[in-house]
Amino acid sequence: MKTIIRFFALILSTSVIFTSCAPTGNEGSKNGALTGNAAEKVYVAPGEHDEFYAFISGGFSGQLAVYGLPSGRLFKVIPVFSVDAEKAYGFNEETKPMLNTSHGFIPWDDSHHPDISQTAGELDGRFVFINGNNTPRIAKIDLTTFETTEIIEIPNSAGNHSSSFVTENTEYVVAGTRFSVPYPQRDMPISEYKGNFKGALTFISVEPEHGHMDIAFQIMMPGFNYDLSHPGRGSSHGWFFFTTYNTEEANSLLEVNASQNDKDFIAAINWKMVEEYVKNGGGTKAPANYAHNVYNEDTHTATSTMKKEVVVVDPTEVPGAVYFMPTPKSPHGCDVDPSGEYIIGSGKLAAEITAHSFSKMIKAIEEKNFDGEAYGIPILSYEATLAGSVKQAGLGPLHTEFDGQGNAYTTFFISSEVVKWKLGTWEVVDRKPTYYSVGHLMIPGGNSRKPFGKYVVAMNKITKDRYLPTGPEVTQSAQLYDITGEKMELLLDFPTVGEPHYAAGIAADIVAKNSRKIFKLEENKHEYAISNEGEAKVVRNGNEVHIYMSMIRSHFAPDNIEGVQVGDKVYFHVTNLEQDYDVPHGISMIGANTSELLIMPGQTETFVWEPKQVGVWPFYCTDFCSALHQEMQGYVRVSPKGSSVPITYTLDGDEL
Ligand code: RUQ
Ligand code: CUA
Repeated sequence: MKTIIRFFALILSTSVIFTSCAPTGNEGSKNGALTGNAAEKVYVAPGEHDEFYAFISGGFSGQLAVYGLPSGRLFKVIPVFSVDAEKAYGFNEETKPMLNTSHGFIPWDDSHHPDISQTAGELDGRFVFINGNNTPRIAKIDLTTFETTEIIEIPNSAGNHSSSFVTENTEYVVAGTRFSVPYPQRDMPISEYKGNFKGALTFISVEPEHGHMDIAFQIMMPGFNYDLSHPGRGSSHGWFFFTTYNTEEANSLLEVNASQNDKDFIAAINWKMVEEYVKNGGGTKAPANYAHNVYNEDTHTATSTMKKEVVVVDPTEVPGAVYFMPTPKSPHGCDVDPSGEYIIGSGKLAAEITAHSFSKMIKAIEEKNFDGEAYGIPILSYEATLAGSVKQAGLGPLHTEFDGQGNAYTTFFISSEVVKWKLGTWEVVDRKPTYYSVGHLMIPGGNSRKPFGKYVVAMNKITKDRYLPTGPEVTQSAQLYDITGEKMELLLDFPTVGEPHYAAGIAADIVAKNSRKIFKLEENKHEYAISNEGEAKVVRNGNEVHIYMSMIRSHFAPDNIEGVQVGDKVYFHVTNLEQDYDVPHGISMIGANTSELLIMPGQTETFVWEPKQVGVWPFYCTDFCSALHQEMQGYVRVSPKGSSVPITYTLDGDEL
């Protein structure tokens, strides 16, 4: 048995080489993928706009990138879990609290699965949520500003991977733990994993008006690995589904030891029932320690609050709320079709795709058609919930999306292809190679009741020869296919930022009309904001120096500052007085061990400079803002510690 699995693992790790060196099919030749009018289909003429936004995760970059479809053009990288020197995220004083956690300031994470907020099962374009895997967190990005405005840490979790997917009215954004851990965390032998570790599935409520997040409850599941999840919708609204692997509960050499069971599970959670249970006082208020970080758009400042309690639910105490559906071979993707009837599990080591039926699941529950239990949770009979399976579709199925016309599209990592098949008849209709080793795929609106079934984007793990070489690391990449016809058509390759895992796409007109142009100066409630140059000043407070500075084309006020000393902590609080769309200014200071600031019209940001050397040191605007951008500069005079040079500064050329 072991040797077979080892052999399979070898295929898993080496097949990439076969497929990448010898692409299958006649579309494999370098430029031969395109039929006649592919170029026309992706061409967005200069000055024209794309039809869709695509939010593609950065994986190990920790960020979320915004592209246009069909052009594949990159518009913005939104900093989320990682510091970003371009936008000062995590470097300026205002956003540092966003990266606070129970482990302190964590400037990096691994972001995988963005999901757009929904109303009545359709994308509403208000927010994008995305998970941080490594130090478990869920972030919310506001789609009026395209900025991260909230991050909540997930306690009792590790490798926050089956996240962050929303229910159909964004009642909850859901996070599930990939690694089970001791609960509560404690010093214990790893070998005692089995039966002692727990897997937390966390339901974070999203307040309807402002989207404020709060952990509503955590369901403490057996110590499996909870890999991916998707919400029920339509008929199955009120349920949530999670794939599991390592139901063996192995703690070492998982590639062998977690591949023993012929079937793992999809966990079906009736969250409405658990919600009711908690509302009626069920669950335990358990001590916890996790950060809740909120960016306030009026003060342009984030605050971090440590929360000390979380409601924990033991699933065996809510009978009828949690079931296991056996699913072959360490399933990865867990996808629900637009009607909510089919729950698709993709066994990474299986040759087929398994579809469960929601209505059959309900029937099996009613008839108590069980096949034993695991830790007190009923296991439904495999045959009873099985709707069908797609046979011999490819090797290594991972993820499935839907076009809303009865078709599903599944990625196959090992055989490097996207396979189109029919819901209900389970027949394969078409297959197209990907270049190479595709992971996730995305159809705009694919995780909703109403997909925009026009394109599918395949996100690939390996690129090899598809682009100009750039040393040992070549760009990660996505590919765009037209899916309006019976057969898919490859239209475009485009490079991506970081490693794209999942993505979320939406019709541009839903989002674009709400996009913010400026921040109104009169609404700026930042503690150190000024509303005109006359209010600019420099204030010493012990060894702290606070500079209330403004910027407008093409000067700073003040622009000459004297009286600063070595050993001071100099705070530059800088307000951009512009009230015009698309006129940010930047500021940087020689020797400051932080990033530049890039400040939007009407916004205030702060950086700290601790001068180490006596002298006269310049600062300047970093964003080419006008014909006189190069003139946008100033000086700070730094005197020795204890010097008698008083604080003075120039405004409008006059010394104050
Ligand atoms: S997971 S393929 Cu987070 Cu499939 Cu990336
Ligand atoms: Cu302001 Cu350049």
